[in-house]
Amino acid sequence: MKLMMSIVNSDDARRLVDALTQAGYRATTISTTGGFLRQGNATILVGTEDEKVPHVLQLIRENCHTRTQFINPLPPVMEPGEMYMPTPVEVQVGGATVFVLDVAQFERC
Ligand code: 2BA
Ligand code: 2BA
Repeated sequence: MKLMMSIVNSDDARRLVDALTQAGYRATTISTTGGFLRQGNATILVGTEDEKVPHVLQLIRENCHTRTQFINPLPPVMEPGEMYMPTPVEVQVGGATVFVLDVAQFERC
């Protein structure tokens, strides 16, 4: 058995969970925050059999889209009187970052 941890854009999370549950998978959504953009994203946990992992990945690819976003980087340390003009930086965000972990034990108690 595997536990798939997928970090996805909040906008895609609902559609992905709908697709997963419609296909018979069980899923849990946790609200999370990315370390770089400091914006909300969603982490979706799916525990499933090893052979189903490719199908779950396919559903993730179909439902999570890549987008670009401009961010203002953190200002550098400044001397008094210095001016800082922030230049927005383009970063690519999404579709999904997926970790697939071996499950040592699974119990429903
Ligand atoms: P964030 O950390 O907010 O990152 C959002 C996007 O900013 C990233 O998209 C990437 O395109 C860019 N980015 C992040 N760190 C960067 C850096 N040090 N330099 C330049 N650009 C950087 P994704 O790679 O698609 O990641 C989306 C979210 O997935 C991340 O949100 C984070 O919450 C999570 N994530 C990605 N890789 C991870 C990892 N190795 N471990 C844990 N969480 C991860
Ligand atoms: P939910 O997904 O909201 O599911 C609540 C309960 O509904 C489940 O209880 C189960 O009795 C039933 N259920 C869910 N999906 C079903 C399906 N496809 N067919 C028939 N019955 C279904 P639990 O199994 O005790 O799960 C409680 C919560 O634990 C779940 O809430 C979910 O958040 C999480 N969970 C359970 N199994 C999971 C898995 N394999 N991967 C990720 N999260 C899981």
